[in-house]
Amino acid sequence: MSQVTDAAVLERVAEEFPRHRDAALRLAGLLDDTPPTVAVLGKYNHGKSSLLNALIGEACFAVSDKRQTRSNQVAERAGLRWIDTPGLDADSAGEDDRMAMEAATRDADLRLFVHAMDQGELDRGEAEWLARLAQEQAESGRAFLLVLTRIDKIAAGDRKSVVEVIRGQAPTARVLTVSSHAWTRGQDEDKPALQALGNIEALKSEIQEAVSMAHAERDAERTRLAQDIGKSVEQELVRARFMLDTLKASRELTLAVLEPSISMQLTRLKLEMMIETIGD
Ligand SMILES: Nc1nc2c(ncn2[C@@H]2O[C@H](COP(=O)(O)OP(=O)(O)O)[C@@H](O)[C@H]2O)c(=O)[nH]1
Ligand SMILES: [Mg+2]
Repeated sequence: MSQVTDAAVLERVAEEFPRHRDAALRLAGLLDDTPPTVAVLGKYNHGKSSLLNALIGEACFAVSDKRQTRSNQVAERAGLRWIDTPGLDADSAGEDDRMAMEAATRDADLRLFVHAMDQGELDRGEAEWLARLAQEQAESGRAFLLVLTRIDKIAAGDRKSVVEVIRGQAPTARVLTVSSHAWTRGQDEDKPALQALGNIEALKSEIQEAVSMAHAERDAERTRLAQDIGKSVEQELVRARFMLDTLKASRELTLAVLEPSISMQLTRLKLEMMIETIGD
């Protein structure tokens, strides 16, 4: 079976065959040996950048209540590549936001879908994204985690019920609750209970576990995608060749039908011209 393993060819495939665009771009990304990649996805202002900073242990990504950027930010730390996305904003619902999140989703080995607990349940857009990630995980083995942030903003007695509601909305997702603020403060002030609420250590081990399998999963995905794309492109070519043959055949048929009538017309024209000349 033919396989596609050349970046330039894959870019052509992505352009010429929109149906295979995602798979071709994903495979093109898999050809480079980039470090295992973790991306944060989710809505704007849900604590994504803060979470990455807590995980990295450095104020690497801009944190703000206002939108900072519409493009993805990338940093390499501790042997991993981290992608921060601007996040989807219901108000501006920009195409840029969606494209940025699509790219991060495609490039990452592990996707952290972030939702701020104080925002209550997931909205429809978030639930749709999670369903998509769950499907991709089932198909390709690429993992995702649902990270519920800002747990410190929920009263202790309400935390369990909020988590239960959200679990019900994303039944197959692995869910972790965290607080970047509680974690950072717990560390700065040496308060173990705050650090425990922050739960960033647990998230770090989940990430390590997921990325330790990234190389094996990339290999498997590379082989599968290369075969799938190769097969589909071959099928498209067979179809295109068939169309071309059909067109050629129909053109020949048209000529075969038209030729006698055209030559009859020509003969008549010649005769008419002769008659006219004779008449002169
Ligand atoms: N109370 C609390 N606030 C947080 C926490 N994480 C982030 N925030 C705040 O939430 C707002 C948005 O954070 P940011 O990380 O920029 O969100 P992003 O737009 O999703 O990247 C900022 O005001 C942060 O200070 C947290 O764990 N607890
Ligand atoms: Mg941010």
